[in-house]
Amino acid sequence: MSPLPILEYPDPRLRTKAQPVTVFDAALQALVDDMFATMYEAPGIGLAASQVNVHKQLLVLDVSEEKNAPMVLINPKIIASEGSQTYQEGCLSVPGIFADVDRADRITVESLDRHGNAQNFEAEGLLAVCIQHEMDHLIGKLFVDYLSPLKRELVRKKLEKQRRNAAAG
Ligand code: GNR
Ligand code: NI
Repeated sequence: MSPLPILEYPDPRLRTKAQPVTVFDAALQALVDDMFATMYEAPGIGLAASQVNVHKQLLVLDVSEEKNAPMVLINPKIIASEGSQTYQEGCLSVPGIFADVDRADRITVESLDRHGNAQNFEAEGLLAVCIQHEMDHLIGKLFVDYLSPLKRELVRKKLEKQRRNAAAG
C-alpha cells in the first residue's frame, strides 16, 4: 500500500469524466489499497480516483472518528435524495480552502463493492455530504464550482499565494 500523488486545482485533469469499472482484478484491489493509504495519510475522510489521476468510477471513504470504517463505492448512483444540509467543505485537491456547500441531507445509493457485488444503502449527515462530494469528482466537478465567481476568484488567488509562499519557503 503506497500513497499516490493528489492532483490539485486548477489542474485540468480534475475535470476528466470517470468511466465505469468493468474489471475487478488484482490491479483494481491494489488501486483501492493505494487510495486508502493516500486518504489516511493526507488525512482525509474520502478520496475519488479522479484525484489520483485514475479516471474510473471509484471512491473510498471513512468518516468514522476511529478511522476504522473503510468503504469502497464503485460505479455509484444516487437513486433518491431528500432534504438539504449545509456543511463547511474542504478538499484535498483544493488545500487550505473551506466553504459552505448545500447538499441533500439523505441519499439512497446504489453501488458495487471492491469485488463487484451490489451494495445499496442509505446515508445521511456527513456520510451523505462526503459521498456527494466524491461523486462530483467523478464527473469532474469540485466544491469550489458551487461558489460565486467572485468567491472562486478569491480561492484561486489564495491558492496562488499559498503556492508562492510554499515555493519561497
Ligand atoms: O477530507 C475531506 N474532508 C471533507 C470535509 C467536508 C466535506 C467533504 C470532505 S471530502 C475531503 C477529502 C476530499 O477531497 N475528497 O474528495
Ligand atoms: Ni475532494
